[in-house]
Amino acid sequence: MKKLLCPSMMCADFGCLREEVARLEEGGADIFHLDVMDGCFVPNFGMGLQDIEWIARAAKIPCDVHLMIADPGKYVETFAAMGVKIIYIHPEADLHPPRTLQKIADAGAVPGIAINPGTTAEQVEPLLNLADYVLVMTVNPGFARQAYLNFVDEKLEKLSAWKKRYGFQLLIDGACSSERIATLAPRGVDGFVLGTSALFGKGRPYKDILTDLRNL
Ligand code: S6P
Ligand code: MG
Repeated sequence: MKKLLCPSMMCADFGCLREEVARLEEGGADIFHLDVMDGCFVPNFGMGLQDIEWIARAAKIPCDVHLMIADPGKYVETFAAMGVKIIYIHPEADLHPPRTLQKIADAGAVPGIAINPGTTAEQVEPLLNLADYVLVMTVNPGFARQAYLNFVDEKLEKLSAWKKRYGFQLLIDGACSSERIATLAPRGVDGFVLGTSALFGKGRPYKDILTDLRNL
């Protein structure tokens, strides 16, 4: 299956966002990954509603939002109305994740769960039937440029084995380098959030980088 290459737009150059969006699309990106942080669930802020709305409108490819916020259920309709395709919630931040996942589907978006390094596959197993995308954090959420947490590999292996049973696509987010993609794609990871490790700030055209990653 074609791997999903998902540029993390908080790592893009906001001084020329229109060009960034166009260059990434022309380069073959599959999904724009849009991080939302509230300074509460994670110790950082970004991206704002205006940023999400602008990118979702400008984009020709689908967008996801990765809600690293407390009580994400409150904001599902707001993001769905912006036209994003996938909404990821962290079950750790929600008292009633099944209800929120249903709310996402009811709002016309595709439900996803993002899980912290300290959350096990077993803890989220009851939710897997309700989510079409599972985003495994391979760093603690909140910041770019962190180191990959190797202990997460065991969970990836387990979730990869469960993909067929529960019907979801498996992605990783955090410190995702080309070497990591080469290792994990054959092990059943379907998609990769691309930040500073593989894509941004490399001094090479996005098209060349994305083509190389696609052909790994
Ligand atoms: C932050 C966020 C991520 C980052 C991405 C950065 O936790 O959820 O999406 O933007 O992981 O990638 P990198 O390669 O700089 O770690
Ligand atoms: Mg993210």
